[in-house]
Amino acid sequence: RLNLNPVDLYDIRSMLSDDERMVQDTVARFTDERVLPIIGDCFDKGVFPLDLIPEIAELGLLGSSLPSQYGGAEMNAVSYGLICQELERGDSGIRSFVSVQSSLCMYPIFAYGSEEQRVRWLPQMAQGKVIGCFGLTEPHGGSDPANMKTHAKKDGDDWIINGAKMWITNGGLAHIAIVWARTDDGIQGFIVERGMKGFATRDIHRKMSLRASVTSELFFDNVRVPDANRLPNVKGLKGPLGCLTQARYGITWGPIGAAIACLTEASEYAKTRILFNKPIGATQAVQLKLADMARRITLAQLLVLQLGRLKDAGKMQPTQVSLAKWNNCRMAIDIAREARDILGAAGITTEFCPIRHGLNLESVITYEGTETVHQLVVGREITGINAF
Ligand code: TGC
Ligand code: FAD
Repeated sequence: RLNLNPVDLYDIRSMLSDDERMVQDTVARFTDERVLPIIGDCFDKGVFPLDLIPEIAELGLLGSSLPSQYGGAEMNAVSYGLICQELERGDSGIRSFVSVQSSLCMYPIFAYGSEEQRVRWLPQMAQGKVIGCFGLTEPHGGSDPANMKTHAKKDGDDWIINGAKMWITNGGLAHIAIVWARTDDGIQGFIVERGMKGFATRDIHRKMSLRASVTSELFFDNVRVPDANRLPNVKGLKGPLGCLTQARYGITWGPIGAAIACLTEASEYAKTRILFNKPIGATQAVQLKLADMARRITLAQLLVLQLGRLKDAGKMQPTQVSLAKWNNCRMAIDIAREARDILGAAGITTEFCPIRHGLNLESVITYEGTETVHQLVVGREITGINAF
C-alpha cells in the first residue's frame, strides 16, 4: 500500500505535464518563501505587499497566457490555474492582484484592444510597471451590470465619461482603469489613465475580508478620454462578461489552494493537540471532518483539471465555469470554517491561516458573480428558463 499525499489523494499531479509541474513548483516556492512569512502581518495591518510585484512579474505571472510579443509567458490554461491555486494557498489577496492584472486588464486589451493599445500597455503590464484595475460594478448593484449608469458621450474625437464604480480591486494602486460605460452604441470599454482630469479613486477601509488587497471606489466627473483609449473591438455586455469568464476560470482553481492550506494546518494541529489523553486527531469526530475536507478538495481538483483541459482545447463554456466557481468557493469556505473549529480558540487569531482564508473567501464567493448568480446560470442551462 502506498502512502498517499493528503492534499492530492488522487495523484492529480501525475496528470500534469512537466511544464505544468514546473510552474506549480515555482509558484509554490514563491508562496512558501515570500508570501507566507509576511501575509498574516499584511492582513492584520490591512496592507497589500507592494514589494512583491516585481517578483511576481519576474516569475511571468502577469499575463501568463499572452503571447511573448506582448510580454506574456505563453503558458496554457492549466498552468494559469496552478498559478492561481498556489498563490491563493498564500492569500486570496495575492491571487486577486494577479487575476485582475492578467484576466481583467491585460486580457481585454489583448482581446478587444487595437494593436497600438497592445504594444503601448501590455509589455509594461507584464513587467508590473503599469498596474490596472477593472471597473464594472457600480454602487447600486453588481449582479446586474446590464443596468449600469456610468456613461460615455462622444464629443468630437473624445469621449466624456461620468459615473462611479465601487469595490474595485487594485483601484488605488492602478495606473490605468479598464472602465465599462454605457454609450449610444451599447456598453463599451475605455482605458482611463490616472491623472486624467476628473478621474479620482478612494480606497475602501474597515474591510474584514481581503485585507491584504486594495479595494477602491472610482469616480468619473466629466473625464475626457481620447477615442484612441476606447477598446475598439467589442460592444455590448459580452465585452466585460468575456473578461469575467477568464478571471472566473482562475478563481475556480484559487480556492483549492486556500482549502489545502486550511486542511494542512488543521490536520497538523489535530495530531498534536492532546485532550482526554489522546490527540484530537484520534477522535472519530475530527477524522470525519478532515476526511470530508479531503473528499471535497479531491472533487474540486478533478473538476478544475478537466475545466482547464477544456479551456486549452478551446471548448470551455461559461456555464461550466459557473458550476466550478460555485462548487469550489463553497467547498473552500466550508473547509476554512471547519478548520477554524478544529483549532479551537487558537483558530480565531491570524497566527493560523483558516480564519484569514475564511474571511477572504467571503469576498471570493461574492465577487466575479455571487454564488446565487452562478447557481442561476446553471439552472438556466438545465431548464432553458432565465430566473434572474
Ligand atoms: P445576457 O444579456 O444574456 O448576455 C449578454 C451577452 O454576453 C454574452 N455572455 C457571455 N460572454 C462571455 N462570457 C460569459 N460568461 C457570458 N455570459 C453572457 C452573451 O452571449 C450575450 O452576447 P450577445 O452577443 O448575445 O450580446 O447576459 P446574461 O443574462 O448571461 O447575464 C446575466 C448575469 C447575471 C449572468 C450577468 O450579468 C453576470 O454575470 N452578473 C454578475 C456580474 C459579475 O460577476 N460582476 C463581477 C465584477 S468584476 C469582479 O468582481 C472582480 S473581483 C476580481 C478579484 O479581485 O479577483
Ligand atoms: P448585489 O448584486 O446587490 O447582490 C446582493 C444579493 O442579492 C446577493 O446575495 C446576490 O446573490 C443576490 N441576488 C442578486 N440578484 C439576484 C437574483 N436575481 N435572484 C436571487 N438573488 C439575487 N467589481 C468590479 O467590477 N471590479 C473589481 O475589481 C471588483 N473587486 C471586488 C473586490 C472585493 C473585495 C469585493 C467584495 C467585490 C469586488 N467587486 C469588483 C464587486 C463584485 O463583483 C460584486 O460585489 C458582486 O458582483 C455582487 O454585487 P453586489 O455586491 O452589488 O451585490
